[in-house]
Amino acid sequence: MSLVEEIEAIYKEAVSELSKLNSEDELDNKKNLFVGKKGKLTQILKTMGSLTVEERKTLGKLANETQEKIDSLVASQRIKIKDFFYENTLKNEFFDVLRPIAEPNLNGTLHPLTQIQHEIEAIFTSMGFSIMDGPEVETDYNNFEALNFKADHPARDTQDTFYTTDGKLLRTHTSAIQVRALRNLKPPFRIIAPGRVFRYEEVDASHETTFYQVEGMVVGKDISIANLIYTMETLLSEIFQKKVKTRLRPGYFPFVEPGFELDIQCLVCGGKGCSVCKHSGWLELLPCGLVHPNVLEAGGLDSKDWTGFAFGLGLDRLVMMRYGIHDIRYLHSGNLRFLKQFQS
Ligand code: FA5
Repeated sequence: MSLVEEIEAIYKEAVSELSKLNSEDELDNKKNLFVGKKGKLTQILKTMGSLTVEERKTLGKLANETQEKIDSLVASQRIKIKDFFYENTLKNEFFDVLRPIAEPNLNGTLHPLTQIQHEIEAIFTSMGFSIMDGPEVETDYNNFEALNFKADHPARDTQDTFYTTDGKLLRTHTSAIQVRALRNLKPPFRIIAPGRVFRYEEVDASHETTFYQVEGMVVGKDISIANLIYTMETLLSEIFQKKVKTRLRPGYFPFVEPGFELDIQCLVCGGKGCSVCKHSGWLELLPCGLVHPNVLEAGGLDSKDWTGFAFGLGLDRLVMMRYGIHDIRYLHSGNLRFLKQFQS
């Protein structure tokens, strides 16, 4: 048989073999028998060395054309296989949209942040606090100025701010509620104000750009640090249902004097150090302090007559500690597998 006849025979065989296949895997394997590296057509081309230049030209052309014909045969067979698969699926599969679900589990669930927020609200209302709400879009005055952050105060840089085009801002902390409370409520009063806050921050395992805080404020006569510490300890032991290790260190916030940072020993790693506590074993959870006289005055009260304490609890970090969540980003991920763990 001449080489030309052999090539024609290979093509005939390819047509008969490939056109009866009905799976893409088989098609790919069989195709390689003809045009792959070790395929029959390639083997023939390897024997062309002994031919004259003229013969090689003719044969090379024929081999190329045959290769193209086999490639297009493979492509059209692939379409046929796919069409067959879809037709078959349509014929044999039936989806009954009205069929009742075997085990209905259509209950939604409250987000862990909301669950803990509700618990905190219950703890504080049982201690005589009322719950206050404030806007997320705030004035510079309520968020900074009235809280003793004067313009150009360096502490403004600790809370990188998103500004709106009409000169307002997204509140960077729930402390923005403090002056609203002082103005609108008649002292003495005790309030908490849970809410969402925003900061232009780099996101990592313990920092989000959007997170939740619970502000607390107590205003009355002769309020002391002892009142503040007692309230904080009651809150934490109620939330964790066990004694947790805390430490109080001086903290600077322009709107409290003195100011403190109440840290909690990291419950994710037990104080050994992990990415959540930045390997320190402690997590900043509850900054607090006695209300600065300038804030009382900005709220229209005489600071000689009135005193108070305030705190700002980071709700996301509290949820993380309570459930041992190692990355804050899970909380806002909308990941159903994560959220289902908190189904009550
Ligand atoms: C404040 O926001 C003050 N307003 C708190 C305060 C209130 C102090 C009343 C004194 C009196 P700070 O920036 O540290 O402080 O944030 C408070 C808490 O919010 C932190 O302890 C932390 O738990 C949480 N927090 C802060 N930044 C982030 C962030 N980027 N992502 C998640 N949680 C955060």
